[in-house]
Amino acid sequence: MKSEKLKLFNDYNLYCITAEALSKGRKNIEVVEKMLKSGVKIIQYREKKKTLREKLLECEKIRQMTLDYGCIFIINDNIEIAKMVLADGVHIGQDDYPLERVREFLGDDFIIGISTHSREQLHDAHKRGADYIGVGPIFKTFTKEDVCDPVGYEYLDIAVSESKIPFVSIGGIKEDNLEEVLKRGAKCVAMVSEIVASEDIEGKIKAIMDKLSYWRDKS
Ligand code: 3NM
Repeated sequence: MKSEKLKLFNDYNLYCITAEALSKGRKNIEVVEKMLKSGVKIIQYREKKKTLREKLLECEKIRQMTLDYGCIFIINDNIEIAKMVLADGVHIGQDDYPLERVREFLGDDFIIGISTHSREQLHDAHKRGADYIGVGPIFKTFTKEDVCDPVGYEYLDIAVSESKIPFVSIGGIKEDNLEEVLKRGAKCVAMVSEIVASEDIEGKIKAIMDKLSYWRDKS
């Protein structure tokens, strides 16, 4: 059920995102396997460089792997592939298809998340029926091309007080600054480079999850 899945977005979870170009020679599948073995509960497939065919084949494999581990599988941008592999959801940007059309295409059972960078976009996402929003970039990031300047804590604080749907903080979040973000009220954090570029992905995820568990217990 979608509502059960969405609870994970409000429960001190790590949202891991793939990026093969940053993965130090490791393939997406290998990285995803490490994420799953480490207990990650939300994974997004984000891949800008491959052909549609390559992406579809990879997503088919990851769909099966995530089902085996009971992990939510979100696909970035590619709503057609999300439908073809029966992912749990999609994540779209402000310049992708309008959210209403994505909803029509995928149906109510799909999770739809959208990146937001301002209060206006947050309220717009609510109105359009998003299930969750991305809030960022909190800090400077080199992972996403054409990303706006960091929104910092100013927009994070707005999301904490005004978002009626779960939100995922993203952009430049690392093991070292994670607690700053949690202290301000974030409950789900997305990381790309901190995880995929780590020499020891399992160890990195464990250290991050330990911090998240501490905050979950404290809340
Ligand atoms: N979306 P890293 S920032 C994919 O602000 C993405 O919407 C962002 O990568 C947004 O954890 C970002 O390596 C990149 O900084 C995050």
